[in-house]
Amino acid sequence: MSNDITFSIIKPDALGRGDAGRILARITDTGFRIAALRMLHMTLRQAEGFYAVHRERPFYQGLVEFMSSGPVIVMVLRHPDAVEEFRRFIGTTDPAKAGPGTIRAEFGTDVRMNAVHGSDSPENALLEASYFFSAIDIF
Ligand code: IDP
Ligand code: MG
Repeated sequence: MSNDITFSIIKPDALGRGDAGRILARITDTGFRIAALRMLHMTLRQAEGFYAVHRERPFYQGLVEFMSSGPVIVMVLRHPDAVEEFRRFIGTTDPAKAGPGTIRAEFGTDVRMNAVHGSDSPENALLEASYFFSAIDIF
């Protein structure tokens, strides 16, 4: 499967603090091209659907409540090896453990409110992108 797209979300914590513009600038300055972008406020049901793979995890309820607590920016990004490169760029799940200079180290506050989402495989990137975008809207 081609690996030139990934799917990302700027989460409610980052948007609420007014950091979306700075994060978007870092994304594009790093060489990711925006292929699709939209702002929306997910319902609890929509967040549950997006994170259905995590429904057995202890953090699931807190996660879906957080992700539906305010607006987010969802986007599809293009880059060679997009999935791996984007995850390296954002850092590990827990901002306290994320490498210096990563988005989560800089903009995240805790393991739940970690500012951004990035897909974990090319298959999931396509699935996640199709949760929010039609093929015709991905440039
Ligand atoms: P990832 O976003 O780095 O891929 P996942 O394990 O897929 O991490 O978890 C999805 C999201 O769930 C995380 O980005 C974070 O917002 C939240 N999360 C993960 N682990 C925990 C936890 O231990 N406590 C609270 N929230 C968590
Ligand atoms: Mg994940």
